[in-house]
Formats: sequence, C-alpha cells, structure tokens
Amino acid sequence: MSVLTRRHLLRRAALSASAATAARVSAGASTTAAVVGSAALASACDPDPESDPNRVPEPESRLGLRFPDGFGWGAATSAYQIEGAAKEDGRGESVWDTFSHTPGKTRGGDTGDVAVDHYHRYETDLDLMRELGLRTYRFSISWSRIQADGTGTPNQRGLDFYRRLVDGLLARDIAPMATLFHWDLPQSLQDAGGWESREVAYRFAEYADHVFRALGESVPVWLTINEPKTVVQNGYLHGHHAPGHRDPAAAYLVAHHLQLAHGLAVSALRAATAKSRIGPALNLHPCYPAVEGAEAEAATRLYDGYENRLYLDSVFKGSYPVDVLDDLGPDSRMVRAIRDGDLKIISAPVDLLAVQYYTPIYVTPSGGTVRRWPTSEATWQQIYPDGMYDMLTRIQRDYGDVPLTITENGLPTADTLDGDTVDDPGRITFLRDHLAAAHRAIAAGVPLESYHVWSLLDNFEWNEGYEQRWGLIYVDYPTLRRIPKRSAHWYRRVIADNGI
Ligand code: GCO
Repeated sequence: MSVLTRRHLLRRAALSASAATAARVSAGASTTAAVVGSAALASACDPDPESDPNRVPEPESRLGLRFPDGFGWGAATSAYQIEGAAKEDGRGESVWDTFSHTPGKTRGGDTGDVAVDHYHRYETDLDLMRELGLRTYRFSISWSRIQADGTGTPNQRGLDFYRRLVDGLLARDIAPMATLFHWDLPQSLQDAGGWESREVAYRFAEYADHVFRALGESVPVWLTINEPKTVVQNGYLHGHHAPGHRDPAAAYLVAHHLQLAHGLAVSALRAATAKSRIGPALNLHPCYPAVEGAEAEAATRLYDGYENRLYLDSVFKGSYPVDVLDDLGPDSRMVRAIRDGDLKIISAPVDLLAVQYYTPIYVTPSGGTVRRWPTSEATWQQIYPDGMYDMLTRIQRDYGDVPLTITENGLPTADTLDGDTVDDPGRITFLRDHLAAAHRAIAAGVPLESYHVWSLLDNFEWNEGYEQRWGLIYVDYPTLRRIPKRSAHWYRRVIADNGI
C-alpha cells in the first residue's frame, strides 16, 4: 500500500475519532408505556402559518418547487437500529450484538437489545407512516432472524415478521423497499471468517434466495448490501463499527467479497422472480480538492477512487478502478482474491442505484481532508446540499441513465421533548435545501425517482448509541412513546403538495 493511501487512511481515522467525542445525554430504553399514535400527527399537522403572529416563516416557507407526478416520498430505517427483540422468535446473534455488548465499544454501553421496539410496535409505526403520507418505506431484513447461524433452513417466525410488515405497508399503499444486509452479519459467519471469507458471499446469496422466495414479488424494490464502504472503513479500517478490526489489508478484501455478494444476490433475484427490481445501496461522497493545484487534484482523484469508484465502477463498468488497484498493489489481499469471472458477477445488470448522501469531502495535496462547511451534531457530516446535486449529476455523466433513488439523507439534531412537541427547524432547513438540490438534478435530466429521509424514527446510531437523534419522529426512550417532530409535520405537507 502506498504512502498516500496510508496517510489518507490515518487522516480519516483521526476524523472519525473526533466524531466520537461529543457528550452523551440520553438512553435507557424500556418496553413500558404508551405510544402517541397517528392521531397526534394528524391533529398537529397543517398549522395555518398566518394564524400565529409570532410564527417564524422560515424554514417552512415554500420555494415553489414541484416534483414529478408519482415521485416516491419515503423514509428509511434498518433492522438492528429499530427492531429490538434481540432474542425473540429464534433470532440468532449478529456482529452488532457482540460489538455493542463489548464494553467500551458504544457510547454509554448502548445496545440494540430493545432499540425502539419496532418488532412489537410495527403496527403503530405503520400507522405513523400512513399519517405522514409516505409512498415508500425502506427497511432492512435481519439475516439472523431468517437464519440464526447464517446458514440452513430459514426460520419461519423471522420470515413471518417481515411478511406482516410488508403486508401492513401494502395495505396502507406504501411501497416496501427492502435491504437484504444492513451490517448485521450473523455472528456464526463472523466466527467463520466474516467478509474476509469468500464463502460468506455464497451464504449471503443463499439467504437472499430464501428471502426472495418468501417475499419476492411483494417487494417491488430490493437493495442488496447497504453501504459496503462503511463496513470496509468503519468495520475494518477504523474499527469503531462491528466487527471492530483495524486491518487495512483485510478491509479491501472485504470490499471485494461484499461486491461479490451483491452480484450473487442480483442473480438470485433474477432466478426467483422477474417482477421485482434490485440494486446496490451506496453512500457516495463527492470529493473536491481543498486547494488549487495538480497535487491536490491527484490526491482528490485517488480519494474519489476509494470513496466512490471502487463500488460504482465494479457494478456499472465491470472493473475496479486501476488507480485504486495500483495503490493497493498487486500483492494486496484484495487484488490476489479477485478471480476470473468475479467482475462479471459483480456487474450483473441492476435496475436502479440507491444513493445515500450525507457529506462532501475536501482533500489536501497530501491526501488528508479538511472541513469547509459547518457540521451537524455528527461532526463527520458537513452540511453541503450542492454536493448531492454534484453526485447525482456525476452518476448520470459517468454511468449513464440508471434510475436513481435517494435512500438516505438527513442529519441528527439536538432535539428535546417539550410537552407533546419537538421543535427541529434545523432538520426542516436541511431537508428543504437537499430537496431543492434533488429538484435541480431532476430538472437537469437526472432520473431520480424517489427520496427517503434518514430516518423515520430516532434510533440506535451504531457506536454513537442513542444520543444522536436522526428521526422525523422523536422517540422518548424511557417510555418508547413516539412523537412526530415539527419536521414530520412539514414533511407531511411536502408529500401532500408533491413539492417544497
Ligand atoms: C448508513 C446508515 C445508517 C446510519 C445513518 C446515519 O447506511 O450509514 O444506513 O444506518 O444510521 O447513515 O449515520
């Protein structure tokens, strides 16, 4: 591995470490107490802006931008972050159970044992989605609910839960969008080598096949692997996500096997049904030089290779970027692991690309990074809506007219519950500005078909535990009561108006 790579990896480690220093306030979930249901959302919606003289017109004021008819307004979650019920109905352990139960790994020792108890409260959550007016809901399936050890006969009780969820969505006219893998690898497979093992990619395809045969056509859009890059970087470079390794050589081997697993799952869906669509879910960061000059340009190009092209090129061009392979070197574990035919599997045609946009990256001549814009409560996140426009238009320019969905975009805010209300104007401003950028991309010809806020509900934010609140709907953790935030009421209006 080159010096440049080592340096930029170290810089990124420093950046992530600083993200872990913010103070902790909340947590401690219990399963008791009532839930504020959909009525709360309905009754508090549609305030008349003229009726309150003290009301600040921003950020709800309208920009007059309408989205194409049928645009998919959505919100997203993932299994480990919301479900809880960690030991119920035959669910096995995942790497996130192990990691969160290891002292010192998550803020305050928080775990997803209870999370927001969605496993038991999914009907309430479905009603809240209906009241929001969601047209699409993105969730993930927990592999260890379907196969406790990651292999063998599927667990019917696990499949039944997702069948109830999917049917509940369809009954409410909300299109299900299901992710097969959102980081919660069954612990038994980790013990057998995890994503460092090529075999795990084949186990993933078998798991996907079981899920497709049980739910296939009821789910119009399937997503394969959520953010392979985050597993690579957070799980294997920096170690602050499960499985908590710091091993750059292993990291890129893992990247290849995750990509392989993606391709195998695409083929499994094609074998199971022709009716559903499928694609990868990639978090893409536009990379810009921090200063002018050839050195910064070159460093930015390589950084972009690791952040974006490694995943995009392999799926859409059937090749890994040469500059990244050169940088890793011919003796790297990843390069040695690539077999004839792998890239053909990885680049099996997909129906759409799911884009997750949070932040831009500014790269220095030495391959480090600097911040240019204010950050959210998550200090790794610079708030820069134009970055979303740049990424969407760049995808079309470099990879053609692949249909796009934004499957994650959002920020954490320091929300507090005041009686029955939560005021989060910062989220409204953020979403409005990013939607304006999305609208601009659509106007420029980008085939963007839907948009999902991260997240529907406050939830378990991985190593950050429950402190960061990313939801449209506030969760009062001691009682698990759900309270739609001001942004939820705003989003309901956006959906009803099909515009901002
Ligand atoms: C992700 C994640 C989410 C995070 C969100 C905020 O894919 O990064 O899907 O699980 O919670 O991104 O950090």
